Amino acid sequence: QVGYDVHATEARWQPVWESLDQFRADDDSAKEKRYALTMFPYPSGDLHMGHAEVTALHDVLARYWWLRGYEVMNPMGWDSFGLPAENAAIRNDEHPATYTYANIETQAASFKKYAVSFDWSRRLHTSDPEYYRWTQWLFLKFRERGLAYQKFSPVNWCPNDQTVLANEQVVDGKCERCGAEVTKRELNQWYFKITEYAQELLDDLDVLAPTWPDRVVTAQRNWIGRSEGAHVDFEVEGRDEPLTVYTTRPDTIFGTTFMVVAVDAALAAELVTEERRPALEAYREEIRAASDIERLATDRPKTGVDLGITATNPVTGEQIPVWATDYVLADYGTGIVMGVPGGDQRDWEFATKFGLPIVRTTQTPADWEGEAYNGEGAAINSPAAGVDVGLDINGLAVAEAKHATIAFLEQAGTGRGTVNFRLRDWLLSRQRYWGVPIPIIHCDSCGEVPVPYDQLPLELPELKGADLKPKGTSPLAAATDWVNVDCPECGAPAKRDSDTMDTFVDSSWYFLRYCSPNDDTRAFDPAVANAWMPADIYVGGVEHAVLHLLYARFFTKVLADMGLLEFREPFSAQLNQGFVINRGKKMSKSLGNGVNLGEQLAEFGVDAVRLTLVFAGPPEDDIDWAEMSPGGSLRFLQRAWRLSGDVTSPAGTPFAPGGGDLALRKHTARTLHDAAELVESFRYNVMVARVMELVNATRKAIDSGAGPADPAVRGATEVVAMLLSLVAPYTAEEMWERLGHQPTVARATWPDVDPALLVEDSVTAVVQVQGKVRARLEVSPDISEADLEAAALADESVRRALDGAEVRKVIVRAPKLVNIVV
Ligand code: ANZ
Ligand code: ZN
Repeated sequence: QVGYDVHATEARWQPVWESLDQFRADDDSAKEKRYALTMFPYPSGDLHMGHAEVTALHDVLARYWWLRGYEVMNPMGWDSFGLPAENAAIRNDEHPATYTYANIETQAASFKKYAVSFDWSRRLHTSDPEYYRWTQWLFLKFRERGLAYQKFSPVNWCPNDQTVLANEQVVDGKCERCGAEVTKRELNQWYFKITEYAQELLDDLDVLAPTWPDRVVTAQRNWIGRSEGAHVDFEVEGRDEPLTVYTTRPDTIFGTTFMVVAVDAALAAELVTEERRPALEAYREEIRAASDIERLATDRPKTGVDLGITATNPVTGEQIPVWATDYVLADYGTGIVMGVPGGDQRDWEFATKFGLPIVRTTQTPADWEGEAYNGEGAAINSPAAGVDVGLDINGLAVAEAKHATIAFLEQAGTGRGTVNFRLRDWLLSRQRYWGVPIPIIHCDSCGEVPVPYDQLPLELPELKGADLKPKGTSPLAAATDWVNVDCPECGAPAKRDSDTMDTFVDSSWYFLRYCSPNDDTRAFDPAVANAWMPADIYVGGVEHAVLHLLYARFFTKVLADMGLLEFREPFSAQLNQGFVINRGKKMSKSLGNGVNLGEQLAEFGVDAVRLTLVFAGPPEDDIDWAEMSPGGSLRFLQRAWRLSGDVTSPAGTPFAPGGGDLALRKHTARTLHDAAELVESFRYNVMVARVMELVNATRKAIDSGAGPADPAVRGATEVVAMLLSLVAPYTAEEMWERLGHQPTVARATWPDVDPALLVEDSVTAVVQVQGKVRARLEVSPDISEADLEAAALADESVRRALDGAEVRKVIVRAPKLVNIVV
């Protein structure tokens, strides 16, 4: 027989596996639990190569855990609210649910064919009212704790999608989705107060660092962006309140030659003199909307307007001008900055452009040729020679100089040491339809009134097609029957909040819902969640390094504070897969280099595609499909399968061959032993390589060694089938059946390895004469001390080194070392 029919095999096993329901996780199992989590997909179209890769990698560990005797929960669901469905609905004049649920069915069928070991009984969709009921419940609970609040603020606005965008959805000043130029708008928006958890979110990264990818930990640290500095007050004549700046370098106070306020902060309009107001207004008109990253860029041309007032430097008493600019952000720190051109490159550019003085306050290195310098160095000009202001930090290093300045400011009451975070509160309002309705009613006399808990879920009204076209307000605002409601408190006519939630809210707790997906009395059962969580592995894309993972961590901490969870971090370990690319480039429509998963599966079959993706290299690396050989993978699988047909010894208990060829038994034992280590350290590609070697050794034993009836051949083939089940479940199941075993190999029990079979055939013993290495001997690992000593003394090079001298002492540490003293 040359091989098995790939597609017939797939068609045969799928229903068998389904009826065996072999991957259903039992909450009450007495076995140790493992939670294998992979990022759930967004239902746009069918599965693609990226999904194929991430689930193939993910499945290795999940299936391995079953074999090792754990109770494994490996759930799957859909992140099914969001813009693509809404845009499709507008295009096709239908309801977003039509697109959403049709795609979910397509993807679910593909996942089943792809044979991922998911527990389908836990399937969830975030757009189901049974799910979003609890998303609304969580929102109200957060609000009760003061962690969800509304405020007016300038927000990024996409004029094309007619919706608010989070900062990270603005790329180079353009909407990440549609490419339109992003503008700013003042809107009353809902926020989650994630900043209240900033310090804990930062601190716990230390706990995660050993088991999370470095790049994720670093990205989160930077995103949270803790900095230590000071608030410093600058008085303005005729104004009660001082101008308070946030600075990380209070030690540069002597080099502060101006102040700059964010042009879009209310403060700018408040400070400006009547004479300068027209200039400020003209400037505000003229500056185009830019992302925060662009605004902060040092190489962006500096613009600004003199507000016509001065402020007093609290240390030197000097009067310095106050300007407005766009390189200061309104919502970071205090929205106003002390301009130190000697220490900050943006300030340097600004001072140069507008002819403001530059005073260096940190000694630059001898070879310094740059402009602003903010590295280490002794303080200078602080104060200038001959000036006495009661503070002298000249000569101090940056840290001490900061310290001394803060102490001085605190003493004088003009400043305070402080910690600042770059992390902003999470803006969650979206002016779109296909999302979770915010369960709040706005009443003229009662204010914000929560929808009563017993009225949840607050379901979306039925809108479709043209009703969903962006109009600048949420489509829900136009659904008058839905939006007009009696106030639950006073009964007066009131209006529902017409925004929906950012879909990141939905995905911040889905891993908890998997624990009790059908509970209709609560979001999740705390006892069950505490038993499964935290997830032992979370596999997914590095594009979620910051937002999704940070939000999920935040939700977990709040729920722990609510007394519902006994852990404060949701994901113990994490694995980020690389991208599947083609011909060296990211797959894209415009390059026409997309690889269609369906076509690959039709040509090579599920197992060969999965094997190719797992074998390609370390999971974190990108996979260039053009360099892969799914055909080669298929040939290997057929070769492995042929072993199972050649075995002629009778089938007994699996993995109990009872003797036979020792070399093959040793090879099998070693492969099994190493495979465990390799899988547990995510080196799946190396594990596959080891299985390939075992297949070759087994083939050799059949054809020109022990022969097909040797029990060791059976043992080796059974181990090949079991290990292959982690990657190529159909081939493995076929092999298992041909070897005379009942389905399924996926639930076989990983055999214990006989330690005697792991003993290596020889080890290297080092022989030293007078402390110098003179020989290396290959000896048996269980050689006796006497034998090793004799072998050492008989060695030719040792004898030459001894040169007839009298041996005074021989120290033997079998089997590794012999030390001869003369
Ligand atoms: C004076 C100074 C001197 C500064 C110097 C830096 C170097 P991080 O580390 O990111 O927190 N800053 C403060 N608020 C700002 C805002 N709203 N928009 C733009 N820039 C702002 O950065 C804090 C530093 O960024 C602060 O320290 C301030 O400039 C600036 F040699 O103050 B510094
Ligand atoms: Zn009311």
